[in-house]
Amino acid sequence: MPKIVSARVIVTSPGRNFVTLKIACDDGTTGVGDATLNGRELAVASYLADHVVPCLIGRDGHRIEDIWQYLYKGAYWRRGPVTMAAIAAVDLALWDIKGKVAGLPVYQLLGGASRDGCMVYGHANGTTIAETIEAALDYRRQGYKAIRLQCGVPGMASTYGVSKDRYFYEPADNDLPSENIWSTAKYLRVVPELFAAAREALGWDVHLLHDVHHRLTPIEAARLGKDLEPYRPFWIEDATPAEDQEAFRLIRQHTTTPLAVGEIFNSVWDCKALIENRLIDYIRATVLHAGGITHMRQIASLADLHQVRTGCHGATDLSPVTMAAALHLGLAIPNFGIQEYMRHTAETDAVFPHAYRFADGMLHPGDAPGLGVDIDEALAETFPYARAYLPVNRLEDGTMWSW
Ligand code: EZ4
Ligand code: CO
Repeated sequence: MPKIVSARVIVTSPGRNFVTLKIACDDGTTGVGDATLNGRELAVASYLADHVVPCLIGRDGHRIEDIWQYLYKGAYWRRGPVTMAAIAAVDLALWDIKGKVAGLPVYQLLGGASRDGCMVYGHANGTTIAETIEAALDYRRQGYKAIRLQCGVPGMASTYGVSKDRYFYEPADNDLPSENIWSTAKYLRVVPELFAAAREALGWDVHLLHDVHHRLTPIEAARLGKDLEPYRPFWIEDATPAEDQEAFRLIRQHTTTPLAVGEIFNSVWDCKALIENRLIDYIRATVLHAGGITHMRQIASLADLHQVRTGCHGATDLSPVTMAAALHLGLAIPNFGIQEYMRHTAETDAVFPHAYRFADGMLHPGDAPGLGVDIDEALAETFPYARAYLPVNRLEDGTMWSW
């Protein structure tokens, strides 16, 4: 048995902040886990270093399920993004170790490949519709089969999800939160125009996606879904906040546009009603924010029973460790749908050398034993933590966004 002898929390900022857990065992094997929670990174770092690491030392690193249950149930305080990101980091690191001990990539331990690769979607952004279409054409040329379209809203100075840089986008952009102004009426006018222009320019043999970032009420989301139906979007994402899972019933009653939600979910209990009542088509929870491979696999299994597929979050604040783990799980499960893929910067890729690779619109996790990703600790040390926050959204009259 690989006995856990140390677990270290590494905070590094190669372009953006990441929290990584590295577990080492007495047989010399090491494993890495991602614990990054955008804008709240140090809370998870402390949760791990102060409260979890002392409980890990001396344990059998092969007992992944039992350690998961111990950390989840044993703490008394269940769920929440900080707790679940911390548990995820331990879980990913232990899967990594198990794979290395077995000499197998993690997807083999999860049942083996169900497909040749994981279809991904890239982000096409632009201040205008024309710029967004141009970016989308670029993704097409690179072989992407699916593209997310976001454009600026005319009359609004800035829009969340629209970057200034064509290839890299980092929403956490300031030492203190910056503020965006939002107009639902203006937004609901521009998105159908964007999709009409996109079908004109790109044709029908490419999946087109859109992220609403929780900005609409259910009835407004229903309107957007109906207006986009002629352009057959692959999905609209986070159409309305989902703390109230029943809110999706109203959207569902009005539109056949597929719905995706869940990048901020941290447990199967956040998804249960949405999945069991078939109120969504894709579940966006991740191995990072929803408790690791162990718990995400449970979410995916519940989803499979109800013909809901996965469409996991894959933004740049999820480190290459999470991307690797997501790809191992996505390759293996029967109901994988699509994987979000925002490319990391060269600095991030250098700190986290990885085996996953892109070809023909798909990512493959590679065949290195374990997760196939590591952290270059010496290089990580050269990028100190720098506080950064996601922006805050307000309506035109200054009101904080409602539920
Ligand atoms: O807002 O990852 O689908 N992707 C997204 C992202 C998220 C950020 C939050 O940390 O919505 O841009
Ligand atoms: Co999103």
